[in-house]
Amino acid sequence: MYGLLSLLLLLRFFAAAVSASSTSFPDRFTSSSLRRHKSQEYFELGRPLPSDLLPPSCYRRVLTHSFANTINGPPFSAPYTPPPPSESSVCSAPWSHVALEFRAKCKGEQYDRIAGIWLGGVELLRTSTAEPTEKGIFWKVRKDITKYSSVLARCDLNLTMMLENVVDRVYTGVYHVEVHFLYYKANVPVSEPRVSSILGDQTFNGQKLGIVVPEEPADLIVPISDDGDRGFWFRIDSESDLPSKQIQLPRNTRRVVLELYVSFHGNDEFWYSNPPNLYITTNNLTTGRGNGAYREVFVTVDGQLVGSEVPFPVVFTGGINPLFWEPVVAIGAFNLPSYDFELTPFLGKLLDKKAHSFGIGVTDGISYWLVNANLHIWLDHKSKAVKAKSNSFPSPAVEVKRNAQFKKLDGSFRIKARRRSDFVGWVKSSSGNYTTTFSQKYKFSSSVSFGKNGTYKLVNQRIKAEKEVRVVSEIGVVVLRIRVKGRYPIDVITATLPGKKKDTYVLLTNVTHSVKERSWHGGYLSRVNNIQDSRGWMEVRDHSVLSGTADTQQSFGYKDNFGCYSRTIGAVDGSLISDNSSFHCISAARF
Ligand SMILES: *[C@@H]1O[C@H](CO)[C@@H](O)[C@H](O)[C@H]1NC(C)=O
Ligand SMILES: *[C@@H]1O[C@H](CO)[C@@H](O)[C@H](O)[C@H]1NC(C)=O
Ligand SMILES: *[C@@H]1O[C@H](CO)[C@@H](O)[C@H](O)[C@H]1NC(C)=O
Ligand SMILES: *[C@@H]1O[C@H](CO)[C@@H](O)[C@H](O)[C@H]1NC(C)=O
Ligand SMILES: *[C@@H]1O[C@H](CO)[C@@H](O)[C@H](O)[C@H]1NC(C)=O
Ligand SMILES: CC(=O)N[C@H]1CO[C@H](CO)[C@@H](O)[C@@H]1O
Repeated sequence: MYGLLSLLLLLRFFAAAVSASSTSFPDRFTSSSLRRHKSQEYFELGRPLPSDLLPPSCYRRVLTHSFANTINGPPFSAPYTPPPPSESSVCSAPWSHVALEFRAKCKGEQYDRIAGIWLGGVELLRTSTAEPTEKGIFWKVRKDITKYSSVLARCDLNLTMMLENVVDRVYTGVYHVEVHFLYYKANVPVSEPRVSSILGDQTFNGQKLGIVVPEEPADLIVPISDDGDRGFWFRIDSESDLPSKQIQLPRNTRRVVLELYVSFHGNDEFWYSNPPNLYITTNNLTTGRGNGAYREVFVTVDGQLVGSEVPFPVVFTGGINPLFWEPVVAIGAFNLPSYDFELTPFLGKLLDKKAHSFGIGVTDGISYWLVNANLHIWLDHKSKAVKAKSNSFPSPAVEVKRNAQFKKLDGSFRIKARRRSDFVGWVKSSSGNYTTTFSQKYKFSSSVSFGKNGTYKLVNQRIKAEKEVRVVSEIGVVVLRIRVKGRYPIDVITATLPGKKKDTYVLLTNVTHSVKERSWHGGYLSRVNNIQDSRGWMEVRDHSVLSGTADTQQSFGYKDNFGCYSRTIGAVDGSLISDNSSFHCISAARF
């Protein structure tokens, strides 16, 4: 293996000799040809679920399947039944919490794959797989799915999982998956952002925990999804693809929230690093990774924009440098974020006994995006119909400024974008007349630059976003205020050098990525600070990593009114070299 210093010298001496075909673009690779000595567990850093601290009342395996050559096939479905009331009193509904546990193992050579799990078309989890090794790998993901209780209580639905995998002589990895649901009957010590009242304190293992009652899950969840032949997600290949679904809301709907799931693939897998098309055509490059580095996923109702999001740039385990993501995967890779849009202000337009069109699109999107949404609906149980009115609002404009400067293969591309929207409407139900305001604003800035005759690429992206839901009673009292403020920066460096062996090249790669978020739910504040920093290099032939080194440092911190959690890890060349975690607030990561 080369030393890093001699590589840097190589960079200086040989950059000029690298051909145009090696213009630096992040890509996806497999690294299974590298020898790993033992079967290993992979994981994503995150906070343990509050319910993890208690034994579940009831544990059920709801799906078992091996995903081999599943490409172009239908998804895998299994009938789901909730725990019957007779089986055991601790198992049956009503439960206080439900968690999904996804377990997977795989061995051989394989790319990372995207997967979705739906119950009756309602998405519960979007996840991606880790890339296996010859010795085999395994991992597990836990997610609180209490908010999907209304579908979890039904017995007429299928649980469906889609994982499009390719198995042939080269790609041998079959993903063996099990999905379990864990039902909790006891009042779980929770500190979740979704809370409506705080009941008191409890101690667990010497740790002081608040007991909070989670906000009631929605009465009804309606999927905004495809018909399910190829999974319930819609596939978007261009900006003109605007999949939609007609939905008629019950007339006694008092609140509605749209939850959006999204992932990006193919030529948009690294959308945050794509240069404009003019750079690609002027330089006669063959890459399809163009359209610039700005994407916005938006939601429409009857063609009107009701919310949008610049998605968090999740890096899958084969992305940029696969050595970075073993055994700790990139932020969000095992549990992709979903995005909530409060649509209650629009009820005045939606409760007219007619079906309305709910659509999803991607600004500047190229092939391909997988999107779908869940419509969470809360009903007024004491009336057949509520009264509602939406204020009229101008369609919120997005302001995008682009600046491109380049000469041959070198240059820089800057984008600045901002959007602000405020939607207001009142709903009069049996509990009173409440006015809901949903405000969203974000600032986006991106810089993509190429140097050293196109062989050196630097990407800096900053997203600053804020969302607020305010509910005010008729006498002007704020009865609910939910606010989330976040910063999501990512920096990527890739530098290409010629390899020593035939048909090989060397990629120097650095990635820094973080989530800094603060959420307020009334007087309840929680903070997340998650920073991942990876550096290294790899020698590549085609899409296979032949050798290389990688160093990933990550620190995850969580803090709320009740306590703290922090974990700091270091991983070098596929092995965990340090791992410290704590529930003490003193050692929690910096905020
Ligand atoms: C830059 O790369 C192009 C395309 O490979 C090559 O033709 C050209 O000679 C290189 N320029 C320099 C200064 O090395
Ligand atoms: C569940 O899946 C099976 C097998 O794919 C299918 O025959 C059945 O119609 C599905 N049931 C529902 C309720 O979708
Ligand atoms: C791109 O191709 C065109 C037509 O073949 C040629 O005229 C032009 O010089 C090429 N540009 C570069 C930068 O190689
Ligand atoms: C509900 O409250 C809003 C704002 O205070 C008011 O404009 C509206 O007339 C009220 N609706 C009813 C039916 O009382
Ligand atoms: C990656 O980061 C390291 C440490 O900060 C730095 O020495 C190196 O030059 C960076 N690599 C590239 C290609 O810029
Ligand atoms: C501060 C601290 O607890 N450091 C520990 C982190 O973990 C490594 C090994 O996992 C220990 O050696 C350190 O003492």
